[in-house]
Amino acid sequence: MENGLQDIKEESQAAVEKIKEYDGKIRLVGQYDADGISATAIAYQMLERAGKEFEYEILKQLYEEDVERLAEEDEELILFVDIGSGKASSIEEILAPEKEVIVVDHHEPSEKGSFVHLNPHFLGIDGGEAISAAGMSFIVAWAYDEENIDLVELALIGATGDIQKQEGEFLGLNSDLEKLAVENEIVKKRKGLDLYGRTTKPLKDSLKYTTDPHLEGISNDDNGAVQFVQSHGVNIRENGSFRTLSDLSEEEERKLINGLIKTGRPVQPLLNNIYTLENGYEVDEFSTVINACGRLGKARTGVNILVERDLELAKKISRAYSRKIAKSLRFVENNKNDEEYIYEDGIGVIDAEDNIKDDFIGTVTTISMSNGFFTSDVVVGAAYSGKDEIKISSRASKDAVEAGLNLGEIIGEICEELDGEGGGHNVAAGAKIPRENKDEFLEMLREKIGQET
Ligand SMILES: [Mn+2]
Repeated sequence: MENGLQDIKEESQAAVEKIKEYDGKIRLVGQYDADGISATAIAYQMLERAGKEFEYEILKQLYEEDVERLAEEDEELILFVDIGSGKASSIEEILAPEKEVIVVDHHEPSEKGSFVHLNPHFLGIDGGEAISAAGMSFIVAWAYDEENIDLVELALIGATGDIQKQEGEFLGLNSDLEKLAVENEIVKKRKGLDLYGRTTKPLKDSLKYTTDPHLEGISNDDNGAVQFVQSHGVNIRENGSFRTLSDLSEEEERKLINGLIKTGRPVQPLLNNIYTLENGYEVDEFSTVINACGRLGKARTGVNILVERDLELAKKISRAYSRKIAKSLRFVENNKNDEEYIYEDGIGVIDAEDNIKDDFIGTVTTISMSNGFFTSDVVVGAAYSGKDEIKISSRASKDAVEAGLNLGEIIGEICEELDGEGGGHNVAAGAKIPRENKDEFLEMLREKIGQET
């Protein structure tokens, strides 16, 4: 069972030795999503505990010009986490002749290169599902010093951020990391109420929006939900703001679960694994907040939150993120009669241009699909991105997917024709295309969906 972890740990020796031997200043380069920020925070702590001098930066993407710039930096050792494998050829060509390079990543590598390149693909392990960059970064830190085992909790946060946890279970090597975390009492695993918005929505809403299974007197009933919580001696608010389910103590949550059982309401289908850190914060909660940091352009704040386990700062970011999403949703609501931005024509379209940030368009599209704002089976959001690109997000209804629609395939096909990059799953897919190809993209999408629904 632990073979995979041990194999990677052995492979990590080359990286460990390189860092141990090196006395100068190190440049750490990470990626800006929840996994990349977690991987950076792990490497940060490894280096800090080892007394190494270092500086770090977080990139959205590694362009060739970044590789060229890094070749000119003062630091002689560059350590990449969650970024670099896809640009291995540029690194080999431009950076490796100038600097010592270590890449710790899990994305599909373009080549192995002659530098220290750690990637599960080289061991025949699927990096998309089995292990995240935070997991890889953790194994390096653990190989560096056994005392770094406490950092395994950050590996679980990163894996959760990269959606490597499905229906409450960690997959592949992540499940071995989970066992390591639980057996060493670094993370606590228990059953809790896995309801919509557990870490983000007022708990009365989580209960109220639970309709499958139906909770008599609670589902779709605001008063009923509030009553139910209060009648079990649990406060709805704390310090003036609504509490989420994840804000409750284990004991308070127990009271609600027992309350459901005692009143004969179905509870079994609502229970799932909850992973809690020592400070009471949940793995999913951290993962959501760190993801928000990246999207708000505050990746360094994300690293700080993880390194310091700073809950106050985490709460601040959560609130800021909710406000931004609410503002983006208001744009959709306020322009529902303006065909320039919002229209429905076989598919629901939010053509936001620069009114919604590319980092928020995915969430806005998801919410607009699920709250019934559109009647179409497919909703598409488009927002300006980069210099002259457009970011596209698309979501399909359950019914359309059950009838055989596969958005990921369709988007992938269109991208090949229109000079874009994209793909995804049957229910959700995304793309980046040149701005000038937007109308053609939407037209092709409409046509292909028309054929399949
Ligand atoms: Mn990743």
